Amino acid sequence: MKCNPEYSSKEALLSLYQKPLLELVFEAATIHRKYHNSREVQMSSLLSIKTGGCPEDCGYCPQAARYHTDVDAHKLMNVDEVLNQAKNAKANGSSRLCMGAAWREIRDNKDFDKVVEMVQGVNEMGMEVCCTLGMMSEGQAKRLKNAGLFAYNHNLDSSKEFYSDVISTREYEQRLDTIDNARKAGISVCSGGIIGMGETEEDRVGLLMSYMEMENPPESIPINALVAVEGTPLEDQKPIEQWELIRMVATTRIAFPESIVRLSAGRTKMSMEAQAMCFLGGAGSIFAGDKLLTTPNPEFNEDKEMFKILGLVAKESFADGEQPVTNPDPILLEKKRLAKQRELELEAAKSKVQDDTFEPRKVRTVDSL
Ligand code: SAM
Ligand code: DTB
Ligand code: SF4
Repeated sequence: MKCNPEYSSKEALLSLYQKPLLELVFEAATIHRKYHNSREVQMSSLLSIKTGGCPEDCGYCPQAARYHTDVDAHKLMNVDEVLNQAKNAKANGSSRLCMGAAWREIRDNKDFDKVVEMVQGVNEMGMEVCCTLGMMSEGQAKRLKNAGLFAYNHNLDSSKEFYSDVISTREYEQRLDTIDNARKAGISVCSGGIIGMGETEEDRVGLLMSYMEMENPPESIPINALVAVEGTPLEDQKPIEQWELIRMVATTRIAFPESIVRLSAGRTKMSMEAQAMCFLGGAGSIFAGDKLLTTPNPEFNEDKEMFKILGLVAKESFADGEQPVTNPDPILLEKKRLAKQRELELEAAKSKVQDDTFEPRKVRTVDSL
């Protein structure tokens, strides 16, 4: 049961969201136990492979170039650096790596070639690889899939109605198109939203309705609480109450019984008790490591302690889907072939010049004088 038919209308979903909290969590916990191993929580790591300087105007985002935040822009990381970070994350118990780039969209250039190599390398380490790189065409999705990409994260962020209050440089429909392109390439979809941006409860439910309307709802639904960053238009947003996040997690759990509900940004402001309610109410994953993309997150050790106290175990990679195969990338292969060919031609040209240069000089003999 991908979508719960009992809650397929906006009215039914809103009344679910507004249920007495403990009733809601109990219902969510019951569904969670039916479809998932409730002791398992996946630890995923986030890595900002390209930071800041983004041309978009997402009102919540510290990486938008137009806002004056403390984020230092950084060009795309090297493949080796990324593989090292992935190794550390794996050693700390993460079974999934989500690589994020502050791009409006993927461009077919050298940077994308590097991302393809990163995906190949991390998949070959046995971790689930997720990317969030902005808008993506079907061809780009296929290339990433061929490299071994497991999931693509692209959030709708809020309801269709509230979306335009927060973002103007990209349409809701364009986000739906990217999600569709990931689907067409056979990539697992990770898409969710943020609460605490000034939206109403109807907007929160509206976000979930957008997923209800899909033929195939996302396999993963991340629920973020806004991290209000100084310098962004949403810097003064009042922090949400912890129970609001619990409500959103539980409602999402019930509405999409098979999906993984990912408790994402905002945990530094949550008590362990509130996080425990989220796990009870169906959260199946957290981001681990002291940094999200640019903002703080609880330390690995703090989360390990929490897992111990709550009796949770870190979920292994590929428990929810087979590991994709990493195939050679035809574009990289062709580029390498051309580079090799150029190198050989250059060498041949050089030795020809040398041959000409070192042709024995005609020595004037006594006879020729
Ligand atoms: N640039 C790409 C894009 O927007 O698709 C990928 C990176 S973007 C930072 C990924 C997601 O992070 C956003 O869609 C948003 O849901 C979330 N996010 C960004 N800033 C946030 C904040 N301050 N608080 C909570 N979530 C945030
Ligand atoms: C998602 O839904 N949340 C993550 C991940 N997908 C890419 C990102 C949260 C970012 C929080 C703000 C920051 O650290 O820059
Ligand atoms: Fe750019 Fe993504 Fe941030 Fe929007 S959320 S400003 S697209 S990095």
